[in-house]
Amino acid sequence: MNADALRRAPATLLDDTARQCSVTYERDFLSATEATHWFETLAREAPFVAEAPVIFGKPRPVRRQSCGYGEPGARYRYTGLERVATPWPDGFAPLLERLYDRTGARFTFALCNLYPDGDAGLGWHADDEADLARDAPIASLSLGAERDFAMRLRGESRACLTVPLGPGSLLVMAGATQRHYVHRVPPRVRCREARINLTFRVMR
Ligand SMILES: O=C(O)CCC(=O)C(=O)O
Repeated sequence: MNADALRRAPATLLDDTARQCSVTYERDFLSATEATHWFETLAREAPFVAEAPVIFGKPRPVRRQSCGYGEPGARYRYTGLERVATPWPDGFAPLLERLYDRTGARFTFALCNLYPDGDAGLGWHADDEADLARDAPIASLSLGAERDFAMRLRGESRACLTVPLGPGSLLVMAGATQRHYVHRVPPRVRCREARINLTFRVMR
């Protein structure tokens, strides 16, 4: 393998064979040019709406915004919200093929999150909703500002993994990861730039 291929090779961040969970990370899944292109395109065109997850029966507005992309008719329901897919952005087909080559999954939906700055985060949760195909991989593509991503085993209080997700990076959570682990994006008050993240999912 040459130096470039080595730099691009996915690194294993979590290999929990007993629970059939794994997490890999590829720093340069997109080139810098591609990452800038998709950040600017989505910042301009994505139909973001404010997030207000329903907690104990009440909508709790947060600073993050989100929208859904995907196949016609795809929709995703989570924490009392529903995101109906807008068609994939123009020019996305080659990216979906690359995700297929990398993960073996044909993704049908992507939840797109906008973190306007470091005051916006995402609390501990697992992507284990009924609308998702059980144990299908979830591929998380990051654009814009670098932010930390943390994981912990359900029932434990400390993170077992914290990784900075830079622009163009791809993190893949595979196997039974969503059943045994939770993840979050903690706020980072010193970060003043926006970040966009797409989590590609396979819907039932
Ligand atoms: O923004 C991220 O890196 C994670 C997003 C996420 O966990 C989600 O959309 O469920």
